[in-house]
Amino acid sequence: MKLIRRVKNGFINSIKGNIIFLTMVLGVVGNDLLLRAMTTGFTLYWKPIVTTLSVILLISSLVFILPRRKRNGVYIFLSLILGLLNGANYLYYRFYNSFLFLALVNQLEQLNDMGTNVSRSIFDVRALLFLVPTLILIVTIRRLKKANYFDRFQEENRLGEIGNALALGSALLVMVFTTLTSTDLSRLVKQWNRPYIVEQLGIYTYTVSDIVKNTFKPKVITLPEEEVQYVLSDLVEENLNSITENEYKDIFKGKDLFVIHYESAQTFAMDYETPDGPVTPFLNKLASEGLFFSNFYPQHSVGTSSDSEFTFNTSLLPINDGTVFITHTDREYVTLPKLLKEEGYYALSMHGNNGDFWNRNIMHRSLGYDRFFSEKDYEVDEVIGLGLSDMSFFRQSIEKIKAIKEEQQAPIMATLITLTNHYPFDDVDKFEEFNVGHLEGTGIGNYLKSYRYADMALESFIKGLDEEGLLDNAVVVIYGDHHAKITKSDYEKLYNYNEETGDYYTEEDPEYVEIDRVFRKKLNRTPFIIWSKDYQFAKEIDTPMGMVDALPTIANMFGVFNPYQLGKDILSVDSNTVIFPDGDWINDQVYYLADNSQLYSLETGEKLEDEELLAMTEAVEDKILLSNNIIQNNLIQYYKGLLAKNNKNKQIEINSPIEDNISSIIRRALS
Ligand code: GP9
Ligand code: MN
Repeated sequence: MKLIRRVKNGFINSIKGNIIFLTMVLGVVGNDLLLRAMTTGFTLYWKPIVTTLSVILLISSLVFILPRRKRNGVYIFLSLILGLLNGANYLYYRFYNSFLFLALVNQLEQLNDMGTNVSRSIFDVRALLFLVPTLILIVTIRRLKKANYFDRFQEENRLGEIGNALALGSALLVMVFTTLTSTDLSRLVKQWNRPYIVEQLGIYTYTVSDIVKNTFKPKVITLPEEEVQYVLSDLVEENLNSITENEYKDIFKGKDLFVIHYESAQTFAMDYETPDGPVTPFLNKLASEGLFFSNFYPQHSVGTSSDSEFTFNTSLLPINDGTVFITHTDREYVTLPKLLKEEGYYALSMHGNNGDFWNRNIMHRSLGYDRFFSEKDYEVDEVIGLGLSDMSFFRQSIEKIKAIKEEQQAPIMATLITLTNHYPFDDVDKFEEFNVGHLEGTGIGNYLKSYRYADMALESFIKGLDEEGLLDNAVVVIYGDHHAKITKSDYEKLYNYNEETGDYYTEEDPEYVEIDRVFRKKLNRTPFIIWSKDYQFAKEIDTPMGMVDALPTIANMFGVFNPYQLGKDILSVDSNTVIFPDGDWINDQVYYLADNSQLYSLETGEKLEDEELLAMTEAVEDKILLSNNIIQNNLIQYYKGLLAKNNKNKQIEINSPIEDNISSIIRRALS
């Protein structure tokens, strides 16, 4: 009995003696719970709670070095820093459906350049909730001070405290880690399925592992030659074998190519009718006359516009732990401009914004563009939203294109990156009147007004080109670069409006359309159109396709070929799987969400259990790794070097059949 009483008293005393510490711990754990509730929705699960406790205990073992009276400031500091970490992650998640990572630091400049417009709309007062635990902590300390609490506990056994914190923290960590599956561990190491790691282990463990990974990441891994040969010759061989003679082969050989990187253009809006008619009548006209790929998905990561530019030009996926345009400019890429230049083309790109934005000044050169026209080459005579208006940009671009055509006397590839139709779409007063009915004054209503403007600007460009005779031997390719960050509640306004009552349907109504996660993924589709004045294709292709498939499809029509492409010529296949850099994938029946490892029916949005389809996920992850590997380790250059070496050796010694095979593949690929 005495013993129990002593243990009980000891326990109560230690709680009494550590009120500040416990308040801080509770706040930190609470913030992690709140963050998951407000983001992934995966809240009351024991693993992240226990892991958070263990991380905070391990950190506290350092605080216990200090005498107790000096610890309060450190607790407040810790609580504040971790509160800010949660708040920042909450804001980031609202836009990117993922969590912050260290490599983003390289991108801070881009966020600044985006101006106050965007940062204002990124802020959400709910982020301040994460500072509440710090306030509670400060109030608790003050009250206890008044009650002379800190004078009562003078004695402390610091070594004992450090030992206890270390022992308990490590024990809890080991306990969680023994329950992790091999998939969990591999995701923790790869780090690109960030929502999954946060769900499973909490925000703090994720942050620590991200910092560790970034700190110890070697810049370029030296891979064994055989491995590079093996992996890349597989890819090259697969690509060579996939070449099929379809009716589109070489039809555009030698024609000028105008690529329009169409900012924030989503496919759903092409079908939407406002009281003033369709939002994109001109785009719809091009779609109905040309080849219209209606199930086209961008495959960007956090580099949004720049990632889409990268993938369109290379047929590789963007890296998923940073922005390839910023950190991997010096790698060798096989690109559409480079391939066309081998056929005598001149390649240029044009954009009305500052040329350093997304590091385009540097990266467009790496992608093979001979010339990049940016803001400094334009007269900024009309500003809407982020900068030079699309109308003015297109008008001035036609002049420049005409001059280049005359100067070069060669076929050209010109990529034009639009700017006006960009989040937050709040400069609507500058557009012509466009009645969006019940959506007036909403975010999505403003988006439709802005898209209407972009459509008119596009029309002025195509007509302007035609007037100059620049369309007579030319092809226009349009791709929407990514979705427009439309919120769920705005989609509700679009899909659940009751025309008759002027009210919104609720979940109880049979007409109610549920905007679930899969539906929203489908809404992220953007238009991809190949159009030429000389051809009446009038064809819709609904095979699912991604940005990686754009290059192979276009290249086949222009008579060029990229041996290192990850995509397919979509006009040569009946089915396809689109892989996203975060591990999600989609085919014509299902959508796989990597953050919860769940398959959904594309049609109904219902969860599906299908082991065979789930097994696809491994192949998908391999593809993502391969793409990252090619970029990070400069494998194309490495492989070409090996081939050259191989070819040289061939003249003096007899090679093994395998080497022979590889070099013949490479020779074919390079020829
Ligand atoms: C900026 C523009 C916008 O020049 O391309 O980039 P985004 O925010 O769409 O990635
Ligand atoms: Mn963009």
